[in-house]
Amino acid sequence: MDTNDILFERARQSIPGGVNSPVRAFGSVGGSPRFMKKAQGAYMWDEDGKRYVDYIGSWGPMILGHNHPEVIRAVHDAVDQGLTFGCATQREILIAEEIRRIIPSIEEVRLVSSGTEAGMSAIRLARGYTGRNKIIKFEGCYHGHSDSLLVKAGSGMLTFGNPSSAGVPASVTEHTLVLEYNNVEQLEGAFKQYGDDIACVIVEAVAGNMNMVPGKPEFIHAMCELCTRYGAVLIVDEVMTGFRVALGGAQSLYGVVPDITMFGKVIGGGMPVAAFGGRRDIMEKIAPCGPVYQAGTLSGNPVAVACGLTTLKLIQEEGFYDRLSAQATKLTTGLEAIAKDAGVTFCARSVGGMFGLYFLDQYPQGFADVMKADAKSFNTFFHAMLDEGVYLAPSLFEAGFVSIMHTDEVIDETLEAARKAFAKVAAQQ
Ligand code: KE4
Repeated sequence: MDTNDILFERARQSIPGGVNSPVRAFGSVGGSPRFMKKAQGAYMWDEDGKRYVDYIGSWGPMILGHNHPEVIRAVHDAVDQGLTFGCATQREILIAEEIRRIIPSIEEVRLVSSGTEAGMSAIRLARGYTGRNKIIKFEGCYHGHSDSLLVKAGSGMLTFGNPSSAGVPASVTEHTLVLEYNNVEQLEGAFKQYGDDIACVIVEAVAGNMNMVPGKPEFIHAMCELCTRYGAVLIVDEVMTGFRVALGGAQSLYGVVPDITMFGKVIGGGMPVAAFGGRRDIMEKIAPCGPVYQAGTLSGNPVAVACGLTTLKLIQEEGFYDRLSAQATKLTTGLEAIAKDAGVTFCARSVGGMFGLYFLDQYPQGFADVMKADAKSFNTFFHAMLDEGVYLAPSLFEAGFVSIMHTDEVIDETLEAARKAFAKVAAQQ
């Protein structure tokens, strides 16, 4: 047993599943998770000192690479002034103004500490603003683990959802309609049938929780038009895509103006900052100015905000997203070429600094397509890359992320590892 095995065994004595978030447990790929000790730039090191090229980046936040010196300095300076006050601070104004400056659809924004809080609060706000109860989400999209979102598709077309987790009463999910991602006709049908009862639609415009599946432009634009026509609130969940697929997020790529946007990950730069914001007339319904209650002890925490604010400043550097996108494209096109040479059925694509890897012969258009991927080949590839010191997302249903520190040299090192990994996949076919 190596250190990771020993630590995993020990962790499970005190922590459910040995982890504080399920995906870290390697449940779908098998083996022991890696217990990381430190990280720098594009790399992480485990407790045994083994180095890995990191393509998770803490599931998105580490767009600058780990431990950017200016971010670390800003955090140290903030720590020296105090960890938390539970009071208003000037720094919260600064980050709110910065978010508004970068994302034109944001007139007001409320900081929270996780994407789950952002999603839960945005839905409560949409219900409070419209006085309606029903919400629409899409199969394969994830918006955090609040009760009304832990729901799987109903038994038939356009039937309301059933809980996808124990502990969630059916009475909570009976207001949630789960539709097929990228299915315009079904969405139009739902509005035709329930339109005046729909409080909101919540969507990842580039879905990153069923591997990576970009929304079709016609799907996203139809959603906007239907929400406007029926008076439903459009919530675009940019927890993952915000400041990741482009500086202006997915909404800037699709040219849409959400009523409410959720943020997370990059806006915290690796520390717990998330947010929801948008139209002033909707946001003014939030306490203390309106009747929709929402609160948080550490919301807008000064140290975390210092981390996020510095990150937001640094990603606005000239050419940042051109460089980030170029590295993600170098990775995905390189992997496709190597897989083809090895005779392995595989494709990959990227949007800005996030990417999807698919053991499929064509890009998936929705959850049902992703489910057809060759899990056995993925697992072999994942572990072969891990052995070669490349850390990919330990799940077929996750997207991957590059940072600005994933230089040509880092990508070439990854592609070298992939030659061996795809050879192993081919050998088992
Ligand atoms: P958190 O509550 O985990 O901060 O954010 C929830 C969330 C909301 N919306 C989107 C689009 C998200 O991707 C997430 C969280 N993403 C996962 C990765 N797929 C976080 C990793 C984990 O659960 O450990």
